[in-house]
Amino acid sequence: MFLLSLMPEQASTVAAEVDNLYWFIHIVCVIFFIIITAGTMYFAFKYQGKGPIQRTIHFTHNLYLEITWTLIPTIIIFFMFIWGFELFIRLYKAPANAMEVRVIGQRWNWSFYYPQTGKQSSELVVPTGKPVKLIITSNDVLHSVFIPDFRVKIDAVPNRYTSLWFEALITEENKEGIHDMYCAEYCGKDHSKMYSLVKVVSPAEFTTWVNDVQPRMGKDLYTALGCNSCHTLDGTKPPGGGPSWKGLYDIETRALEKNKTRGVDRNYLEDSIKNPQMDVVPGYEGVTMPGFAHVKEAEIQNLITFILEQSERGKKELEELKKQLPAEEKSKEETKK
Ligand code: HEC
Ligand SMILES: [Cu+2]
Repeated sequence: MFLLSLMPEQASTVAAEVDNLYWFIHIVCVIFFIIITAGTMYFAFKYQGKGPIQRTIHFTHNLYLEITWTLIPTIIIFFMFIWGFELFIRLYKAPANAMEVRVIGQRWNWSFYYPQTGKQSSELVVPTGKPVKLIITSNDVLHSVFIPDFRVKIDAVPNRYTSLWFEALITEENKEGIHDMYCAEYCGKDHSKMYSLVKVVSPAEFTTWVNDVQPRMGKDLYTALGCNSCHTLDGTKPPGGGPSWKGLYDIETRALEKNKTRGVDRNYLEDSIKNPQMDVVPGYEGVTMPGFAHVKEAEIQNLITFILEQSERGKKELEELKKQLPAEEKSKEETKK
């Protein structure tokens, strides 16, 4: 118990095992250190020269003694090796049901990305009762992921992926489940500030958290969803593409195929994105725009806002929309003076 208190908390399933091996090696070393130094000193005093002429008896070797001091350490070291190797393999081979989290190190912070929902975070949030596999890389120089309470550590290397895994525990001493993660590889000026929080939460809390994803903005979606390969922002029309978004919203009424017309408003744009074949702009019969109905509602709305920003009428309409918000408190500006 006293020895345990010298180590950080044990907040992962392997932590106790790592500690046991660590203490075993440590204690064996201490015992042998004591035996060897005490023996050396004892014999040094016992056989120190007491007069000018003193000769030891002629002595070459002692077979039994030599076998003993070769065999015992060999057995102990093999024991350490097998124990350590077995644990090492388990530490680095993630279980098949592990949940992946992407970790990116950069001078001087960590970012975490959950590909399951697209959640991005500056803190590592993990559920209990589930193995978590970190897939780690770096955007610039060498860094190193180190979570002492979990007893895991591995380098973050640019242009390469490294990984480690753990299963976090909520412990009696730390019910909040808050732990530190450091960068353990000197990486420049603010290396000492390169740390993040690790939060261990219940599976239910985790599910709520990971699904609460901020929608991407229209400008990012424009390239992320590939709209830019067919729609330009400068009025030009790429071959095999669609109408430019520049000034699109300045058109108030769209003449469509089958002699239809539609007023250009947010609803028209929404239909055009989710279900492009519903209303086709004449002259584009040869090109089929893929439908984007699977895109999150909030992101469709952000795309529409981005299309509006490409035209004068759209910009005005967005200004008007902003006026619907309750008036901002003036106090902040005024109290400054
Ligand atoms: C493969 C090329 C292609 C891609 C990719 C594409 N579109 Fe289109 N888009 C078209 C074509 C062609 C039209 C015109 C024919 C039509 O109305 O379906 C069009 C029409 C539109 C219109 C109606 C334009 C108007 O002038 O009335 C909107 C809005 C639109 N696209 C939005 C998007 C968004 C948002 C994305 C990305 C999420 C996207 N498009 C991706 C080809 C594409
Ligand atoms: Cu670093």
